Amino acid sequence: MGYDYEFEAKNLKKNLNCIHVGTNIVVLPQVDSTNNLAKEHAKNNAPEGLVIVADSQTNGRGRTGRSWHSPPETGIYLSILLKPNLRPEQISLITLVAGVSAIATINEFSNLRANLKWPNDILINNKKICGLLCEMAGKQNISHFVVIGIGINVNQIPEQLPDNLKQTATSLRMINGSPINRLAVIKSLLKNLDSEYHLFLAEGGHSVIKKWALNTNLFGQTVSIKDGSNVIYGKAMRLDELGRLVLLMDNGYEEAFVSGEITLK
Ligand code: BT5
Repeated sequence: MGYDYEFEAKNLKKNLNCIHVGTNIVVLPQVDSTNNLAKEHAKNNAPEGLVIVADSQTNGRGRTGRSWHSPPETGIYLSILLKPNLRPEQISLITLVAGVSAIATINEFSNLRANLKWPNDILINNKKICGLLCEMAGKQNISHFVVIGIGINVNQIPEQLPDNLKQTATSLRMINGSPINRLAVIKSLLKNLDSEYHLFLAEGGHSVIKKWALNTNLFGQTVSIKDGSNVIYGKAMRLDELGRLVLLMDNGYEEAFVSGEITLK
């Protein structure tokens, strides 16, 4: 594939026609983490809509100290800075906005349908193709900014995956059998994010919660959820109005979870 000349900010901006996303686009060959850089810009008062794209990351991050494998020339690693006026407990809704936008893009380019796994994974054939990392900062219980980080495996071939991901990860190329232009995928992703975010600001979380539910096979299944050292079992019922996962427990009560690792039983 190669780091082609098309993978540049000016090409990304062409015909983007977004309202919120892409006010400023920075494309770099390498960065430690696009989320770190976006957060630095945010602290220096960068405007909403800033997008940081990198061809590779030296310290790509997942949740709770985990890492995101980010080799050059194959994947998409990007972060978007948003400044919605949200209470901290509403932040999960932004992860849902990112999830429904990313899955729409992945389905546009994939020969097989993708599936959302709460809270922040996208899978095809039960293998992870995309991870989301939403981080916020704010004062006085108001979120001042949110950075949405998105990693998508686009053109990796099986031999390029590290041993620890060989059984659990996939890429669009591995699904389709042919390479895909990353620029086209990024453009689709930014457009989808822009319109989903616009809808969210105008109408609140109802529409994104509905779309999320249409793109998951989670509901009705018995799952375990690991939250720190606690493991709890229950039947996944729905997402509530804050994007929390509602489980029906054995005792007949429902409980809503903000975060955690789920495993299907
Ligand atoms: C995530 O965390 O899935 C969030 C990943 C977000 C990455 C983006 S890239 C742009 C932006 N800048 C950053 O620094 N991060 C964001 P989590 O649910 O904690 O999953 C992490 C786990 O996924 C790891 O422990 C591995 O098991 C697995 N993993 C790591 N790299 C992978 C990859 N490239 N493909 C599939 N699985 C991967």
